[in-house]
Order: sequence, then C-alpha cells, then structure tokens
Amino acid sequence: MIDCLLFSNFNPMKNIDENLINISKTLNNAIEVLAIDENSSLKRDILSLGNYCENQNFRLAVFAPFNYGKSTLLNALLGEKTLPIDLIPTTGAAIYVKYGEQLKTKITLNNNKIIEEEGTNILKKYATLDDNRCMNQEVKSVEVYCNHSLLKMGVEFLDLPGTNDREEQNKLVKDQLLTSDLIIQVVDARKLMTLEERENFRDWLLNRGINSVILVINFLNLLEPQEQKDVYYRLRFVAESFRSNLPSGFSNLY
Ligand SMILES: Nc1nc2c(ncn2[C@@H]2O[C@H](COP(=O)(O)OP(=O)(O)OP(=O)(O)O)[C@@H](O)[C@H]2O)c(=O)[nH]1
Ligand SMILES: [Mg+2]
Repeated sequence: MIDCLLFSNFNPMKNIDENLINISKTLNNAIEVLAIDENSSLKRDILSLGNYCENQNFRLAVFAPFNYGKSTLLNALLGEKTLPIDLIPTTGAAIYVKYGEQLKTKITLNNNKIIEEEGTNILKKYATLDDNRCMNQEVKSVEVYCNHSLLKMGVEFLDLPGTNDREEQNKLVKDQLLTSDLIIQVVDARKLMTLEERENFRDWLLNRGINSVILVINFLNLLEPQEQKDVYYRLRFVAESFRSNLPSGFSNLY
C-alpha cells in the first residue's frame, strides 16, 4: 500500500495556466531567433523546462546509477511487473508510465512512425540497451499506459536509464530531471551515497533548482538488522547536510 501512504493527502493535478504555456512558447521562439547551438546544454535545458511547463501530469522520475533497482521500485509501486528489470544495465530509454484502461505500449520513432502494442513485451525490443549497452537510436519516445489508481489521479512515472554507464545516458537523464515535478533518487544500502552520487545530487539536482528529492534506500534486505539501522542514520546525516532554504523549525526528513 505504498501509494496510499505517499499520496493520501496529495492532489497531484497541476495548475497549468496559460502563462506557463506562453512562457514555454516564448522560450522556444527565443531558441530559434538566437540560433542557439543545437547541442548546447542551454538549449537542452530550455527544451526540458518547456516540456515541464506543458505537461499536465505530475511527473515523478526515478533516478540512480544502473542496476540500483529503479525499474523494480516502479514495478512495486504499480503492483505488477510492467517494466523490464535485469542484472545487466537494462533501461535504454526514458519510459513514461501514464494512465490507460489497458496495459499498452506506444513507441514513437524519430521518423514519427508510431508502434502500439498490447502489454509491454515490445519494450525489450525498443527500450532496453543493446549488447553494447547503447540506446536504440531509432526511438524518439516510449510510453506505457497502465490501469492504476495513482496514474488515474494524474501522476505519471518516469523510468530512466541508469547513470554512471555512458555519457549518452547521463545526458538524457540530466535533461529529463528538469522536466519532472518530483525526483526519487535510489541509493544502495551497501555503498551509501558514493562521491559520484553526492556530486550528481548536488550538480544535477540542487544546483539546478531541484529541491524536492526523495531518497529511497534499496537492497536493505541484504544487510543485517544492525547494519540497516546504521545505514538509516548515515542517510539521515547525508540528507541533513544537503537540506537548505527551510525556515527554522521545519524538517524535510521523514
Ligand atoms: N536483493 C535485492 N535485489 C534487488 C532489489 N531491488 C532490485 N533488485 C534486483 O537488482 C537488479 C536490477 O534491478 P533493476 O530494477 O533492473 O535496476 P535499474 O536501476 O532499473 O537498472 P537499469 O535500468 O539498468 O539502470 C534486478 O535483478 C532486481 O531484481 C532489492 O531491494 N534487493
Ligand atoms: Mg531500469
């Protein structure tokens, strides 16, 4: 019942007003008028913010290095094995999980061809990494439609490829983080918050104005009870060291 615990007092419907849509249009026009370099991070950030402004759903993205259990966590929230999981780096595209009456997958290719299929078996072909751990270059977007009460309320999940593998995946994840309303960063209980993870947390999230982050500790079942407690206190310490901008007396740690 994780969904009830997390969202019992929460109305995820966003107030998308005309102003936000107009800001997005103005930013897109500015990119064209100023002829901003195609591959610059400025252009990527602007496009991501435009995507955020126009998205009506409350987008919750899961972010971590490969094999940290991101897809497993989303499957647990969805209550079924919807997304591909494996011991090797697996997720090879940003997969948006949205509400639909039947479980269905929609793949949009770069040439705008759309492939729709019942279920999610098609993800293996289009949304997992190939033998060289590369993403499928034909694919523009991947959407899974799933009948779940949270999704029906207007929440949308985003399953991301793992970071710390290839630069291409890192770039995609960094862009997608800016399009999201809330980020879950999964951490591994056995090697809590490596230096690289702390740097990503600071440089990809906090320094880009993303302050709402839920840290989820995974693989706790592989630790002894006493070790589990130690991990919990260490993570609290890490989270404390990052929290900022809150009035005194308020806590963002639960
Ligand atoms: N023991 C244990 N195994 C887990 C846990 N969470 C995930 N796993 C396993 O870890 C492996 C990787 O899980 P995924 O969900 O595919 O990880 P991911 O972060 O989505 O991986 P990428 O998509 O490659 O970035 C799978 O074999 C899972 O079954 C956990 O809490 N405990
Ligand atoms: Mg995955």
